[in-house]
Amino acid sequence: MYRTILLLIITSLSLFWYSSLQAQAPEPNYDETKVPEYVLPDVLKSATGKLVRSQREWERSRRGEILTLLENNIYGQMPKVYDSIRYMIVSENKMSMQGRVHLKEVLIEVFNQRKSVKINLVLFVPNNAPKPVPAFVLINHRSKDNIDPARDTKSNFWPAEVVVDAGYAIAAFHVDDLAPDHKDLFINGVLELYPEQLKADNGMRAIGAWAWGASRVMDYFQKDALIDKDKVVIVGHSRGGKASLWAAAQDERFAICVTNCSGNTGAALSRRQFGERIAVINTAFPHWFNNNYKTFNNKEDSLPVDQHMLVALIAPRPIYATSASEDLWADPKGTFLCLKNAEPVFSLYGLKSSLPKEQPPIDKPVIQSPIAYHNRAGKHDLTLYDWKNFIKFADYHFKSRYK
Ligand code: GTR
Repeated sequence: MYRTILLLIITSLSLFWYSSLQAQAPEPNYDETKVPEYVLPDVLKSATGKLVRSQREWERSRRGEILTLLENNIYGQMPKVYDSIRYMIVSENKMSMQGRVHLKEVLIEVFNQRKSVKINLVLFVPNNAPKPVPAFVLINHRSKDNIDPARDTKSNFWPAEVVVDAGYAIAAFHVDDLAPDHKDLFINGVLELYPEQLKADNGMRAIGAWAWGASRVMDYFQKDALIDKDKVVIVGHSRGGKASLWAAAQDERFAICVTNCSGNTGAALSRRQFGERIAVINTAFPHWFNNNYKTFNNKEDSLPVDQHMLVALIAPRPIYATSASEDLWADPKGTFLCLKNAEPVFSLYGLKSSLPKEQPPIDKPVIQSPIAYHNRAGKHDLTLYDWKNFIKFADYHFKSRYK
């Protein structure tokens, strides 16, 4: 009897909780005419109202100010200090992929406060490319099969063969090593090394932990003589693309940032309120961003930042953002506009973006630019088409522009 009553109470409470969440989460808008009027925070205007006019002023004051705003209001703090780190080659095959490639499986173990996290890095280095070789690193949030070191499974999500044949090393790690992508389990990883973060409203959460992991991979690349540490491209798709942006913004050792279909709280403007919204993402994925971000549910206009400011932090390093034409949830137009609104910061460095005024047509990539963009025909995904364009982009910046 008691159990039945208890069960009834629990069921109605959870129904109530669920419906209040639903009420919080607005219906997505896919109608361009219903995009509200909005004013973006000026990326060049500091908190004191002063307009930044030079690279120096940007680097000395405004850049740090924006980084702090993003930390405090969205992504959380990024702890940079740890007690120690060690790298172990757990498996190696110098003649992988029919002799073309040197495979290394590296265990990166990071220690802090008597705890450790273990990051499993898969790395393929082309044998015939001049050393050190530039590299792509994927933040993988999908199945581990996508980054199979044995190559029994091959996937266009991480087309290792294509990338190494283009003369690049390719690496990947899985987000679960840093913070499992689950609202209760995400604390099992990096956050055990920094327990104080969990208590802070502006503390690190899952996306921050994944970005932190990308930086530890970068720490490893400083020590691997095969890798050109000055030419590392960080890549992420969707939630991984939110993390690749945050990693590149935080860690200036990443030479290029690729953010594929990253959408809301990635490379799409929040104020457009098109497709996924802050209230929706915070409800579905409460573990991705910090507590303070929840106060902006349905209040996009009161955020002191918008996503163009995150993109601007990558400058002067090249950035490539993509959309997919059927992926309205991630707001293709809002992604393009986000890049456009980051242009003034690239201009401070004398870098001229080749992006047109209006969003380019489907399948017409703009690559020869410090800020690149394409809107691929099709669905939300990371495909061979996307990778082939990322390779062209890296070729353009690493080979033609710098050499
Ligand atoms: C969706 C989420 C998006 C995006 C996507 C993904 O459910 O709403 O923001 O991150 O997942 O990662 O594929």
